[in-house]
Amino acid sequence: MSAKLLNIGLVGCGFMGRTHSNAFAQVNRFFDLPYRPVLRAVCARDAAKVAAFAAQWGYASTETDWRKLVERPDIEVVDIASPNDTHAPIAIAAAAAGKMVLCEKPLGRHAAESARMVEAVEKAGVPNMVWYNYRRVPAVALAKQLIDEGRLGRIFHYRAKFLQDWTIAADLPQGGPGLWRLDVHVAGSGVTGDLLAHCIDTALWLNGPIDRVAAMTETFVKERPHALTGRVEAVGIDDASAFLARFRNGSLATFEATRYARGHKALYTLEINGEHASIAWDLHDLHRLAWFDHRDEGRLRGWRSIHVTDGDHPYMKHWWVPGLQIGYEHTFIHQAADFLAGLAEGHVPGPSFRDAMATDYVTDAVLRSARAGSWEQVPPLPS
Ligand code: SOE
Repeated sequence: MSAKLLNIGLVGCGFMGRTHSNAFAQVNRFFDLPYRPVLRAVCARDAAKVAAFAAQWGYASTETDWRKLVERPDIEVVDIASPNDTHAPIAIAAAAAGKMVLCEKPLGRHAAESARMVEAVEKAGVPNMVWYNYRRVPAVALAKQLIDEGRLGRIFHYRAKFLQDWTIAADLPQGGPGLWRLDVHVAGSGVTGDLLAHCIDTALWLNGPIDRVAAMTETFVKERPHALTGRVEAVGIDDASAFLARFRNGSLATFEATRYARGHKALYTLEINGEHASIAWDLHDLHRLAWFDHRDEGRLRGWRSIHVTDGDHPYMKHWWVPGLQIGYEHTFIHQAADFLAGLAEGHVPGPSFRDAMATDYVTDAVLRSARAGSWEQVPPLPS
């Protein structure tokens, strides 16, 4: 297929800037697509850092002010991989300039911010997508197929957790390039918006809307030096967050996230128990899907560990040969592939800004519930 060129302008050159750049660079090598991303410009405040990033990843030019990037006539897609407090202004300006907008998760720092972003992209009619990358793990995509085929029957339970341990040290500063996730003004919230948001996005996708939540949060380290001001300041983020939920389909759920689970680096796990079958998945072993089917012959019944590497598994025909697994970075490549294929078909697949706002409605309700100590309703999305 001869692919049409699509000029990308990336904002942010941290960890996520790398995952996105790698996806744009690799996607046409493995997927036959109607569009080919061109790494036209990358933008970050630090001129030396952005120049080094551009050289490393092959961006043709650099900017140090995102407003300049957004105004550039040669940029067609603005891809936002900068800290959470920059998502809304950049996305709204990019949409107003008629650009397609891709944005890292969470969409906004809270649902009201997300609502302004949704309004901007929908008013401008520009394609939009949020990088909730775990939807595109082949094993998670296989879980989605099995659920949609009705193989689990009625769903009783949904269980998810995302455990990390990198902020336990009490002298770790908050704020600044590496640690903005600890600064509530920049991040919006702690693990609720950073980690539970992933669990919620996957859950809404796999199991439908959540109606009500009852949550508790904790900030274990109450004060930290701020990397930018040099002062010791109150910590405003939640270090740990757990909630009960009722899904609209009648199933019950538990969700938990923390950065204080010593020994766990990025343990995102989910389990779904249905009338006929159960599914379990674990990010540390991401190419496997655990499956139990009660309808199997009794003597042989048991948990199967499906090695999701075969050509008929989601995305896998684009990679190596059966039995050879892929990893984390491929989830971003899959998302870029789906975006580019969707553009040509006139329908970009989710999660759209609107889908991601639904996640922010849940995280807002979680934080409200933790403050109030009561069950909170998750409001329906406005049309
Ligand atoms: C936090 O450590 C973090 O990098 C999140 O921000 C990402 O979204 C998650 O995928 C891995 O952990």
